[in-house]
Amino acid sequence: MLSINRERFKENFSALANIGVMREGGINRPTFSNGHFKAREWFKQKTIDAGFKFKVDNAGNHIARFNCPSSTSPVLIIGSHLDSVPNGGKYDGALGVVAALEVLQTVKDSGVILPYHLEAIDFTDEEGTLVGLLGSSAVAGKLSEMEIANPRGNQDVLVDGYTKLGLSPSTILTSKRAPESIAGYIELHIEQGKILYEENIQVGIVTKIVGINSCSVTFLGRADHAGTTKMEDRLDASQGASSFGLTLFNRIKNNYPACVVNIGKMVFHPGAFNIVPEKVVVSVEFRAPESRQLDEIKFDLITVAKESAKAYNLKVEINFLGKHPPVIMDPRVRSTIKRVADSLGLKSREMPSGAGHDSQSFARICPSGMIFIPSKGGISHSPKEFSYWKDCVNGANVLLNTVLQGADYVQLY
Ligand code: HGY
Ligand code: MN
Ligand code: MN
Repeated sequence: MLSINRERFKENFSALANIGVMREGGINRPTFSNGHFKAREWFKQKTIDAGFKFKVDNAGNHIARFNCPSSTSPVLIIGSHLDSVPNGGKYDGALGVVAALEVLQTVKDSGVILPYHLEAIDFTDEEGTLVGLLGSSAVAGKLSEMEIANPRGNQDVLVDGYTKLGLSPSTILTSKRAPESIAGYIELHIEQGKILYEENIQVGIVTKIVGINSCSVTFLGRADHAGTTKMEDRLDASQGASSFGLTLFNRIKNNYPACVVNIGKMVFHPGAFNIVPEKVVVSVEFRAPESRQLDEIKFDLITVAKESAKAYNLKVEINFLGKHPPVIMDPRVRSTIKRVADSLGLKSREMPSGAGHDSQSFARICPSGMIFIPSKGGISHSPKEFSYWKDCVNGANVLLNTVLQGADYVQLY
């Protein structure tokens, strides 16, 4: 068993945690924001300083590569994402990227020869400010033209961001790799839930990741004067949107206890105190452990949207914006992570992930696994996100030794 260089790991993590910081301490690095571009530059410089080959692929993924002796070998990929949700936490994604770089450096320093190349990758737009799992699903060949042309985020930000990188949305799909060139994928990530923290367990071994579907639901009414228009005469889009939200929440809570739905944004047009809203655009995301449930919820969502529109004499348009199916993590990778955790004297347990991750893209094409560490109070996507540093070091050492024992699970052709 090898151990990471704790000082270097801590120094790198702390340096990155100072990029894109908000006044109240949150991390603000939505895809292609200034903070995100700075974090990407930091990773690039670190990679070059460490003597690794640096590459940007056509999806904008930043790649540090450490070759093994045989040029025809496949590559074992480790990594995560440096983009964040608006005003998020400093561990989500960043921990996995810094740990991946640390693993490459420790393996290089150790002189250990592996039968596969290693890459540490910062994947573009994991969080879905624009598309979601953009960089990893492009490499895995699971991204569609439709998702790029019809992103859940701002299309202009997507185009401008790629232009700034000297790339174009039209070539993102060319970053697809042949599955046989990839030996496997391992990701270290915070749990973002409270199971490990409450059960006082140091390592989570992810068994499966939920499926995620997004859509925007637009209610269309008529702009009117807010003071002179009788309530019964209004075609008020806000009433349709509000009724839709509450009805959908209750439907999911009552009929799909293992699933979740979230309305993260409602945009009112024209959006003034004294105008009855003529249009409300509702951003909806729903998640389920089984594909069948995603399909059933989609059907229910359409039904509830139409009923809510009808109740207030409104029109409604529904635009589905990309879907990531639920995946199972490779049992051989899971047993290797378990064996490594045991050898390091760390308590571990198997568990599902309610959060989406880049490993969701790779699990569809190669042996993939995820290592979780505890999130204090289960808080994430918030400036209050926190993990104890000893847990971060444990996670990086489990990642390192799972990579070294890749012979147990990688696909070598
Ligand atoms: O939203 C998620 O589940 C993840 O944090 N991207
Ligand atoms: Mn994440
Ligand atoms: Mn996240």
